[in-house]
Amino acid sequence: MSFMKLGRFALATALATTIGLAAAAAETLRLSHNTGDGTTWHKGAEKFGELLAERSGGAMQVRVFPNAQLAGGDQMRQADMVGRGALDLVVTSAINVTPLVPEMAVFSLPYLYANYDQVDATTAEGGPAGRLAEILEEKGIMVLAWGENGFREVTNNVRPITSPEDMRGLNMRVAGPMYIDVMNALGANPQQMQWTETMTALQQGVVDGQENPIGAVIIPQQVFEVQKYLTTWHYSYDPIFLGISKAKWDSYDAETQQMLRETAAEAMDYQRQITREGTATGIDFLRERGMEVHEPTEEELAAFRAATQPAFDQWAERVGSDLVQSFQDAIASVN
Ligand code: X2X
Repeated sequence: MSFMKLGRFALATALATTIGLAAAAAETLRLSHNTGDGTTWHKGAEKFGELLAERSGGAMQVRVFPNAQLAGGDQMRQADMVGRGALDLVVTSAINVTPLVPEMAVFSLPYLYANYDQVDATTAEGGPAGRLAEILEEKGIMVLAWGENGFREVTNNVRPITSPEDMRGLNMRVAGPMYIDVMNALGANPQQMQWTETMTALQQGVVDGQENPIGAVIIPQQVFEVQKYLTTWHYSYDPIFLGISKAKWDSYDAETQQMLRETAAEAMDYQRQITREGTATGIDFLRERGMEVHEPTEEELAAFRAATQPAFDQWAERVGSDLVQSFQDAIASVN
């Protein structure tokens, strides 16, 4: 073997070793979420992946799978899968976790919150949402950070909604169990359906309406293309969270865990910010796109609140009165 050949051989061997080591050290985590790839959920998830890759020097990569693909399209199954370690990471919202952890419904009790300051008081470090993180940990899910789906607003194709009476008889798609009870309290006909099937159902008239947040879902998923009327009734707040399976979490050293937490907090701060911006500019945008938007008065909101009270009471009991009280106390502290 000539010297040149030997040199090349040595170089090739050295390269292969380096690449081999890098490949062995690099880890790709799979992240599942249940909305489309244009939503703020997806953007928050992608941001987490970018920041994590950067901070880990490329050792940790995140691959984001939208539309609950990894759970066979079943948005409620994701939390269960993360809990069992069948998924590494999840971005999902509170209502989707209620079949596994009914206490998660506390966030979305009708008219619990009136504004973002109240929301932030409950999800801030040391706030009562920490209790939900503890309960989720018992189910194998570590909450890394809270983000935002938002205040859920109602849309439909039949008539403008200005009072509870207007909800009577409407066929409404809902995401989860608590919203079935809320819709029943309003005299509507609720039907639980996967989000991924909802646009088609609205288009074909299988259901008359649905409810979702403006910035996170209604705009990026183009619900305005298939719905005429929107009422900003703010009836229920839905947080999202970025969670990791406890099995995965436990496999990391303290330094990596710290990096994951900080990175998740930053990604969800970004996600919350773009969601609120999209919501603030969203009403004008929706009007431009032909939706008829009704912004209820305080009196009208009071009527919706009164009509949904039975569902609040029913779910407050299921969630537990101490937990509900801890949220109400945090909310009262910013009033
Ligand atoms: O299914 C919905 O309505 C959505 C996307 O908001 C949730 O995941 C709860």
